[in-house]
Amino acid sequence: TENTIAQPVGTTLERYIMRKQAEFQFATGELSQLLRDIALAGKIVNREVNRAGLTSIIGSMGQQNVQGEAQQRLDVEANIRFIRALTNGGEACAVLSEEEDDIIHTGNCQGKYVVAIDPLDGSSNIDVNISIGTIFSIYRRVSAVGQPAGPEDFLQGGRTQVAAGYILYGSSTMLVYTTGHGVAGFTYENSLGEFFLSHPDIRIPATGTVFSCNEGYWFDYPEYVRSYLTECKRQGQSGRYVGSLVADYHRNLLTGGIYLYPPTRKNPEGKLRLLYEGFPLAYLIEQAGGRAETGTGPVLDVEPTDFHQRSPLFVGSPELVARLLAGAAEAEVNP
Ligand code: P6P
Repeated sequence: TENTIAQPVGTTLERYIMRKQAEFQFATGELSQLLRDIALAGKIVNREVNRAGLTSIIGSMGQQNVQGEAQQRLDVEANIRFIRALTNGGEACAVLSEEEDDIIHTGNCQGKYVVAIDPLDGSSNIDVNISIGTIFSIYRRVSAVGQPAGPEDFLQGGRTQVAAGYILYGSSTMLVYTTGHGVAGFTYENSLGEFFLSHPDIRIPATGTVFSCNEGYWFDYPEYVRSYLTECKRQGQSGRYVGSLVADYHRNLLTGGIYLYPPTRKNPEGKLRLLYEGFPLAYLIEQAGGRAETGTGPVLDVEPTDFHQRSPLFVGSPELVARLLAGAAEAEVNP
């Protein structure tokens, strides 16, 4: 963030993007427009999320939501909204979504970018009114402009992302993203329909006293994970696990802490998806001074081969991730 011009808290997302674009004189505005399109879809999904209970009541009575459309599950609805916003925005030539097996071609063959997205992660939390989130990852395409995108556009590797972030639909709705020059957070004001800069330069604390992990899988976990968690408890650290990735990740980003989703018997590669969970969250945490590891190396160095491949994820404060990995290295030497 050394070369960025500090912008005042309270500036709008729109003004922030414009100033950032001006700062990078080669920016031609497509990425700026793409970020606007994502923010727009986020506003629409925010409204749906906030009315989820209501629309499902209306839906269950009239089998239709307030737009007169068939009542959709919210994650299906969010998927439609993001793909529609990215298609109408014109900058993304294709989208890879958690909700779709294959690439969605938007028809914008002149578009220079592709977007991998989890439109609404943790949707099982919606019906019990727990915070949920959208996670997105943006690449500059490598296939020829004018042609439809190909798998190679999405399998370039985590370190080629040009932007990544998430929208957290929580007690307030926040958009947090990076374009490779630090991490900024915007808080949504419903009454104005605007995102306002609330966290100009997010840096994760070097250490922390929070661990986020589903201990129900305790007996599946590698020994080094169990010994790390046992040490956390010996130190009286706090276990905080919402069971909604974006909520757990965001809290740890601000307070310090570590989120762990290790391999389990059910998911030997880990449960979380690499292209639209691991990579964007790893890129963002490194931009915020944190670390994201798989247990055998940085998440961003994983070679992607499949759109929906999974990966273990240990992400958060650098000193906590380092302590976990020291245990892994120790276990390697003295199995
Ligand atoms: P578990 C939600 O289904 C999700 O993808 C993440 O949001 C969350 O952190 C994780 O899975 C919870 O998984 O196995 O602990 O229920």
